Amino acid sequence: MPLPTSQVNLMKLFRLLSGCLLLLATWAQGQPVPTPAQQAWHQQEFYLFMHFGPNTFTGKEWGHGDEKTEVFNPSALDTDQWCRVAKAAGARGIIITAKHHDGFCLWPSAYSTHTVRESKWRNGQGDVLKELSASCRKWGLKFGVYLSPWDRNHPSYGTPAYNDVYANTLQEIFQRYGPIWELWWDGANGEGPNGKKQVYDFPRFEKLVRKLSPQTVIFSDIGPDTRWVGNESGIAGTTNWNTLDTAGFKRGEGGPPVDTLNSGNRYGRHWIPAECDVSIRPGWFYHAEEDAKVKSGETLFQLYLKSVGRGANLLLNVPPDTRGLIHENDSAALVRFAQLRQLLAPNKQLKAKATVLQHNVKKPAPTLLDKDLATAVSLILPNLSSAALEFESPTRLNCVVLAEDLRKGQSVAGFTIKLYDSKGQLLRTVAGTTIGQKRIVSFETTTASRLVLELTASEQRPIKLATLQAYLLPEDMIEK
Ligand code: FUL
Repeated sequence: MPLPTSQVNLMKLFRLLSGCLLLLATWAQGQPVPTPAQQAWHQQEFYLFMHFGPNTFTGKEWGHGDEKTEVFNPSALDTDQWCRVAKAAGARGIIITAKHHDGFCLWPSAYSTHTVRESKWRNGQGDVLKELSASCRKWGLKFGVYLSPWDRNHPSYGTPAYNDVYANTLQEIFQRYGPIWELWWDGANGEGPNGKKQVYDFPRFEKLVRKLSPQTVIFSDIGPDTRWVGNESGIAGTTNWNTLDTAGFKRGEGGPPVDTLNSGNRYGRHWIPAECDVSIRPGWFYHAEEDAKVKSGETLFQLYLKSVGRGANLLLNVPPDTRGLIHENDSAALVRFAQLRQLLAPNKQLKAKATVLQHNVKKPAPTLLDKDLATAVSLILPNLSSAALEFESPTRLNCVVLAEDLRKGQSVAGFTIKLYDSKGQLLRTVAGTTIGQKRIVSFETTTASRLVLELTASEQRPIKLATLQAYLLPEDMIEK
């Protein structure tokens, strides 16, 4: 029976008021939100890490810093080949170890005597950073730099003078090879050649980078812009908040417990999303004896489900070999990985009508099916908030992709996916916690007529549900 107009108007007014109150509460709490640079970073999803330097030639993982510069001598280095492989893999950028812990600089730095300039490679005239930054520009890839603070070669390491050296080096790299998209600060911190450990002046380095390049995203164990995920196996928590509390923790000095890094803090004060770093091989550097141990495309797809599919970014290490090329086995695995990700391409989406239900009113929500995260629908708990996919006929599915528009913060803390047959009989229930940038949920193949996503817990701000899509993966591709 229709309600009298006065009552309908009153309800509308009440809804409007509660919406305003919610917004006010959110504003008062100062919820963390991503900066524009972080928003852009979230879109990058997957990019390559490249560990390259003397270790490539000596077989070590951590050089001692006393390696002769002659050992660095790639026979056929070609950064265009690196970029071609990255492009074929669908990666969005490359982060290179400009300097690893052994202190060897892949560019002719004015602040070191342990560089490509002192090597025999191209008679000391070569510059890996120059070539790679130019190739990345040419191929439309982001260019990022890993610059190890720990330096086992530099004579000033362990003294305040080293902080000047490190700051000068940063400046040199940004000015010569920028724009630099992501700067990677490794947490490893041991002794230098004089047996001393360094006390790093990170606040100074951070200030300098902000001044030189405000758009650069800085990674370290605890941010400021992106955090370590707490393991080197490429796996984010099934609960993954983009927010973290960093008070009381110093960068590189044993940050929060790894479990916290893995799942973030629900009420964390800072927006510091997780990045999953993992190597395609057992080691970070190339070793010929690991040529047969390259992760398969299938294994990489599983890692994708557990990193990008849990709202984090995937930083996959693919180390150039002694020729200075990406090895054939690695590029073959990357091509297979790219093919497998096509299983989740827009044209593989199962046909369905999308709707949302709020205050018992059902509305069409076709934008849940598109790629655009900015066309999200707003839902507010505690009223029953759900979205649904209605299939034209019974449909086999085993994978659901969800996403939130994060520009105003992350909201969903609990969801349940329910699958029904044409008679309304419940066939399967799958529960989860956070959604974030992307959440890929896979389960045993089920033939359903209707899928309902119930949002069961959220932060006190409107949920901006951007994506609800269903797919059918080959059985052996669902998350293991
Ligand atoms: C670690 C380093 O010690 C490894 O050599 C590698 O660079 C990895 C990405 O980070 O902390």
